[in-house]
Amino acid sequence: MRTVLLTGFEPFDQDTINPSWEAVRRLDGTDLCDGVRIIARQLPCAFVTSGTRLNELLAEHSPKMVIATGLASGRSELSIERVAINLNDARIPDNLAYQPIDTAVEAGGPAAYFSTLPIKAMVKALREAGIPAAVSQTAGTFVCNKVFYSLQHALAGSGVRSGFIHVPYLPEQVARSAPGQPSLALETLVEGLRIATLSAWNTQADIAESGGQVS
Ligand code: PCA
Repeated sequence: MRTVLLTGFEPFDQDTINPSWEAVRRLDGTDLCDGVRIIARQLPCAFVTSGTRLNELLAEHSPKMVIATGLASGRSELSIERVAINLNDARIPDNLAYQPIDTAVEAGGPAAYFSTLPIKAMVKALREAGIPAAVSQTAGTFVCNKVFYSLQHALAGSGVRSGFIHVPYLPEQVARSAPGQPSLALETLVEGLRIATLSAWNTQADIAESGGQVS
């Protein structure tokens, strides 16, 4: 049995739930396809301990593919992230009250890593299933970007593909504390992450499909 590792984050910034964890935990222990099992684990929303936990999970499960997920407030689609940058610049403190400003994720590391997942194929598969999705050119500069960078750094050259997906709020979060913000239902997130993961697993070389930004 081969393993695909999915991670989601604990709540942060005074929230009581994090849709990334709510979604991936529902896929924990399920079969992605024949001979491939999904393992879903939670990461702390903290710069230092998220990296430690991620490394423990990689060592413990020896996954054949890894997709980390997190919440991006204000987004209306599943955001398939393209690039992780070697920069921490926290607008708010993390869950351990640490607020790095303009520090490196990995001192001496490359400026950035690209996702090694077939991001365009994943977007296409999601849209064909009626789930809103887009390639995103930035995972921000908070803990999600840090985990994305650390993940790509840890697996660089290993042949194990990995990347990051940001998800929108859940409707209940919007109703409670984020009026007017976009959201997606939990079932849509769960199904979307399953489809995106399956598409990544089944697609070795990404498709060429337009979708860049002119800004
Ligand atoms: N979103 C934050 C950190 C944890 C999460 O779910 C981010 O985008 O950095």
